[in-house]
Amino acid sequence: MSPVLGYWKDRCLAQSIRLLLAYKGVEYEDKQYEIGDPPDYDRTCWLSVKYKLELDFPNLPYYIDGDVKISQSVAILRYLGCRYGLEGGTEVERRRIDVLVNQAMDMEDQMLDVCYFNYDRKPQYLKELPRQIKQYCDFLGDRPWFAGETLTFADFLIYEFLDQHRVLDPTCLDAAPPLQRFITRLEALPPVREYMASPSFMTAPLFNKHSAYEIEQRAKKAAQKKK
Ligand SMILES: N[C@@H](CCC(=O)N[C@@H](CS)C(=O)NCC(=O)O)C(=O)O
Repeated sequence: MSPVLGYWKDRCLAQSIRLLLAYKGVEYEDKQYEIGDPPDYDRTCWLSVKYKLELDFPNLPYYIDGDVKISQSVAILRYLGCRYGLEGGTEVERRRIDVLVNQAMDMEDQMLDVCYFNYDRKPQYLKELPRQIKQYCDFLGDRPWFAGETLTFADFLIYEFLDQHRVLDPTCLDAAPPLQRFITRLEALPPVREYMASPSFMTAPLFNKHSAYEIEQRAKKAAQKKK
């Protein structure tokens, strides 16, 4: 049976996993749970199966590959990295991956908090973004990939992380040519390029329907329609 990746019908924490799986040409089921419409945002489609999947810590995303049943997005990426030779070739590379992934997930948590629950803090978050982006830029330096010479699972995580920030603020990488080159390099990998051109590639929504960000997006679309 093909592995199953379960997540909401949006990008958020699953898109980097989808990208890695596409890069490796893994056949899998991209199981997307769709939250109900406002005002209820019914989550029954997920909650009705949440505790039946034999996950130690039931959550989304999850990945089921035979006897392997895991949640936690980074654990899934790391599992896939080890399974498909994208875990870093040296001690130094693996150390860089650890630091980077933990750092990026801290920031992702902040970004999600803003985009879901504290949207009034978005201007402040974006104001502080250049300082944060510079740190990723300096960390990459002139290496081709974030760990060093080898492409690793961390690159898929950081690619998606940067791209989500680009959606929030299209100018945020303007002062970071190394990060722009990294993005171009990853997008040019043939399986990634093919995946991005395919109908199964999701560009939106970034987040779930009940997030403040997506509520704003829908309001903007509705206002444009009225014009
Ligand atoms: N640290 C977890 C966070 C998982 C999480 O918060 N998942 C959210 C979507 S972003 C969810 O709706 N989970 C389903 C649930 O809580 O039942 C990870 O990285 O996977």
